[in-house]
Amino acid sequence: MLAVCGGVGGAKLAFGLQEEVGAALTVMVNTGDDFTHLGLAISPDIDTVLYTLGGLADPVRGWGRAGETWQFMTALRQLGGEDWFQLGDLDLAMHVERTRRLAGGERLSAVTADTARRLALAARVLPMSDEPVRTTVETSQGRLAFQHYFVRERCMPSVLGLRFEGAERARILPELADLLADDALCAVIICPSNPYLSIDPILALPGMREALARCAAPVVAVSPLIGGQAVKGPTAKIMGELGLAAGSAAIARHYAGLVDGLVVDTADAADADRVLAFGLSCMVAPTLMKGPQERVALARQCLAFAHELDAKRRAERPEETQPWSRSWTEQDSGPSCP
Ligand code: FO1
Repeated sequence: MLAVCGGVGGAKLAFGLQEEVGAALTVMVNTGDDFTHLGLAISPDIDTVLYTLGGLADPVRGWGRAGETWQFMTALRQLGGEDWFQLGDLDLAMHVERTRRLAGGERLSAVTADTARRLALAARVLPMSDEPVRTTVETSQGRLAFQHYFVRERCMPSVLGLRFEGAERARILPELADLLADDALCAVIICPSNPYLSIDPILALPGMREALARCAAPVVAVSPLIGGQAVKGPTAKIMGELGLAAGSAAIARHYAGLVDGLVVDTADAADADRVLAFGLSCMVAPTLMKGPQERVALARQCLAFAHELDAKRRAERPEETQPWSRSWTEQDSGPSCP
């Protein structure tokens, strides 16, 4: 099965999915946030996913490593270096090694897959593309590279629009295009990442929307909002700045035509009818993931929802679904997803 993921919030659900299906999980990660900083190739969302799935992530920040020390930053500051982007001493090893391997001609996907193996992850973690895509933010203070907007300016400038530079020339990673075209794919889960900042760069790749719409598996998205607010990060603020009312209806409208179902939090249960009005099925579930148990519980709910949508589609369109070779293991607790 395939999880589509940005950084912190999305990675938590990817962790739960990995607990549930292990090596059957592939995570497609946003690279729009990637940038070169201090000469280093930084891929923040990939690293957040790798650290989270490897049980190495800092539990409070959500990004970077647990037990981190900051001597490099202290020394850099003393020398008058750029210190707005925090690179911990342990985390630094990731960026130095990735930079070395990319400079040696390796593909980002190969470096990422090998790093996942070295960190003993069960899941396969892959960037959305090996070609660079860079998110830039049109703001009240002019155009800003993503990390300048997000970290340096702390998301303070108003967002007027978003661009995904290079997306039109980038190709979906071939391994991911193959997976999306595979009849055995049993579910696609769009994790509760920011739809505008973290998922849209993935959807901007040529052919990605079509591949998702055509894929044999049910596609389920999880709303990143709880009671109209993001758990962390600027989703609700950006929605307001883009003229959208922060709530499940706007998320449903955003994903309409692309996903079969939307999971909304129990705090937003009253929005279910508005989600259905966009032609999506809706599941109400607790989406706040404070700890590992909640991550696994939400993963189970998402898989059960996908299973239900699959059964519904098979019943409604038997002629389309008959050739599918994928199989859910019918268990009361939900599907075991190959
Ligand atoms: N986020 C911050 O808010 N401040 C930082 O200094 C920062 C450093 C950082 C270093 C490595 C890394 O992998 C992630 C880092 N992040 C930091 C997180 C990152 O900027 C964002 O969470 C994502 O790009 C948005 O998904």
